Amino acid sequence: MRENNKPTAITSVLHEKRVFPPTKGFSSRAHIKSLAQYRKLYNESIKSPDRFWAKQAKNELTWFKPWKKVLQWKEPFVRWFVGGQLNVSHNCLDRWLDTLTANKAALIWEGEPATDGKPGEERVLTYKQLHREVCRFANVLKRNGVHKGDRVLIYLPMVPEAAIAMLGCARIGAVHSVVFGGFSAQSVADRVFDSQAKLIVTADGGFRRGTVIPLKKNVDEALTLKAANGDLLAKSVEKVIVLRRANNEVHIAEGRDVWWHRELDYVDAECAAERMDSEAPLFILYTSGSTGKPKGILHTTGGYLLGVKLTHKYVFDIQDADVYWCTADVGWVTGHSYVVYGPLANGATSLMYEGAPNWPEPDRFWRIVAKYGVTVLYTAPTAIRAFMKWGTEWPGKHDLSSLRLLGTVGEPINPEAWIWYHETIGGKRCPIVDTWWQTETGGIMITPLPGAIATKPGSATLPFFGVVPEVVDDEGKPVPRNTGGKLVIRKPWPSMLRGIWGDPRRYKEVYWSEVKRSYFTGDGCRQDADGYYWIVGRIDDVLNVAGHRIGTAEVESALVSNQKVAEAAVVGRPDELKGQALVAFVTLKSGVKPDHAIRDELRQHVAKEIGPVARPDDIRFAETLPKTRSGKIMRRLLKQIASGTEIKGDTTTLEDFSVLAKLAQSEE
Ligand code: 7RM
Repeated sequence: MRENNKPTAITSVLHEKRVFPPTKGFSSRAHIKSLAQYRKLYNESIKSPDRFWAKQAKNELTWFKPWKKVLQWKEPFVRWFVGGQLNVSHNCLDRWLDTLTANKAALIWEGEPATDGKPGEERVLTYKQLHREVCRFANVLKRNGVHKGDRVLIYLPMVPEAAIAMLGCARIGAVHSVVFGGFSAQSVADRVFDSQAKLIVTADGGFRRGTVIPLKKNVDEALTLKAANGDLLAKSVEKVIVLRRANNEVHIAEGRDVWWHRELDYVDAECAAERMDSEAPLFILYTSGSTGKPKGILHTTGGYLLGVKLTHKYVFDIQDADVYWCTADVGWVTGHSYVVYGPLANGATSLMYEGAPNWPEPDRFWRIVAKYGVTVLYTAPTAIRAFMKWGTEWPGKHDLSSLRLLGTVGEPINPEAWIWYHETIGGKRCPIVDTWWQTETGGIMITPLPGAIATKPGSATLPFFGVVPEVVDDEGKPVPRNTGGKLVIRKPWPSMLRGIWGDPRRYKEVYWSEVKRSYFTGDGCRQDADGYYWIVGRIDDVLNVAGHRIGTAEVESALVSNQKVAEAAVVGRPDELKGQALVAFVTLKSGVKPDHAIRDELRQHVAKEIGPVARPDDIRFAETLPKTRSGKIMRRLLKQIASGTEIKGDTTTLEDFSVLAKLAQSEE
C-alpha cells in the first residue's frame, strides 16, 4: 500500500445549508411518497433482509426456478437467491412481449450529426423489435462458437448494437466485458488476456465530434500485441464480429473476422433464453484501482438485475410514459446498469446518444431533450460544469419543459453546479437525485428518492434499501457526525461485486482488509447532523477526471514504459471543469533533456497505452522525486505542488530536502 491520504473536505460543501424538500405535486404521484414511507421500507430492508429481498425478487423478476436460500454470506463471498434460475435477457425483453409494453420504444437512438451538417440518424426499437434483434445476434454468437460461460469482449460505439450485443451474451449465458471505445489497442489486448475472451464484437469505426474512431483497426493491433514473455496477449480470440457503422475502410482477416450484417443471413430469430444460475457471471467490467493493473469487476445474474431494476424504478421514479435518458457510455458501469439493464428490466424507454454534448454545437443535449420530450435526465457533474461554462443561451434556445427529474453521478457535485442544473435545466421544478455508487456496487447506493427525501446541494443524502453505510476512522471505529472519515458498507447487498475476475485474493485484500468486516469504498465521507452523507472523493490513489476513474499507478506504469522515463509519480489537482486534472512528475533517464517535445511525446504515449482519457494535463520534470525513508513517494507534497498551494505539514521524512525546492521551481 502506498501512502494513504486523509480525505480533505471541500469547504464550499461544508457551509452548504440549503434544503430542497420534495414538492407536493411530485410526491403525490411518486412510487415512494414520503420520508416516513422511505424509512419504513428501509428499516424493513435492514431488519429482515431475507424477507425484504425475497419479496422484491418475487415481485420484480421472472424466475425459471425459485431459489432455495435468499442470502448466503461467508465474508467476503456472497451468494444471493441460491439455487434460483433466471435469465437477464428474458427479464429485459421476453417478459414484456405479451403486455402493452411490447410495442413501446425500448431504445431510442440518436446518432451523431454528420459533418456536412445533416442531422443525426434516428432509430427506435420497440421491445418486440429489440427482442428479435437480440435473439438473432445470440444465434450469431452461437454460430461463431460462443457457449455458456465463454467471455466475449465488446468494443463498440454508442449504437443500439452495443445493447444488442450485451443482451445477446446474457441470453446464451456468455459473459460480456465491454471496453469503452475511447480505450486503446493495448487496453483491449490486456483485457482479452485477463478475461481470456474467445470473441470480440467491434465496429469498423465510431463517430466522435465529426471524426471516425478506428475501432476495428485498434482490434487488429490488439491482436498483434505481445506480453513480456513474447506470447500474444490476445491469443484466446478465435473470432471477431464487425458491425458496419462508419463505413471506413477495414481489413477483414479471412476465417477470423466476420461482418455482423452478413452473419444475420444465416440465422433465424428463434433463440430460447438459457436457464442461468442466479450466481452465474453476467459481466466483467474493468476498472482502475490503486495498482497498475485494472481490476476485472465481476457481476452475476439475479442480485445484480434485482439491484439495478429496483434502484432504477425508485430513484428515477420511473413511470410508464417517461422518456428516460442516461448520457453515460455503455463502456462504463453507468451505461450497463442505467442505459441497458435497469431501464429495460423496468419496461422503460431508454434513450441513447452516440456523440458528444458540444457537437456540432453546445446545445446538442437540449435539442435532444426537446426533440424527444425527455422527462428524466441522468448525467455527470463534469458535463454540467461544461454547460455552465458554455452559457445559458444554449439551453435557453430549447423547450425543456418535458423534464421532470434530473440526476447526477460519477463525482461529487459542487453546490454551484447543482443550483445551476436545478434552475437552468430543471426550471426550479425538477428534483435532483445525486446518486453515489461505484462499478463495484453494481447499482446506486446512496441517493435521494425524489418524492420522499429532501435534497441538499452536494449531498447524496441517504442510503437506498438494504444499504448500510458507515463513516469510520483509521481504526474502523464510527466517527461522530460532521467528522470526515472513510466510507464503508457494513452489510452485503444484492448487486455487489462477487469478486475480481480470476483473483479472489486481491478481492479480499482491496475491499475487505482496510476496515474489519466491511466493504471499503475508497471514498472519504462525512455525515451531517441529519444523517446525510457528503462524499468528498477518493482517498486512495484513484483520480476522478471528468467522471472517468483513473488509477494514478496505471498512468505511472504507462509513463515508465517509455524508454526515456526513469520514474514517474502522478497526482491530481483540482480542476474547475473536470473535477480533477492529472499532473505527472517525471524523472527522465540520465542524458535525456526535458523539453516540450518530450512532454508531448509522453502525453501521447499515455494516450496510446491507456486511452485519451488518461492523458496527463501537465507533465513536470524533476531530477528526483521526494520520498519517505521507506522509499514511498510523498504524494501529499506532490499534490500541494501540483495545486500550487503552499507546502505544509511534516517534511522531515524527506530523503532529499533540496528536491522540494527544485520541484517548486520547475513549475511552468
Ligand atoms: C458510477 C461510477 C466510482 C467513484 C466513487 C466516487 C465517485 C460516483 C458519486 C461520486 C460523489 C457521487 N462508478 N462518485 N458518484 N462521488 N458523489 N454522486 O461513477 O466506479 O466509475 O466510480 O466515483 O469516488 O468511488 S465508478
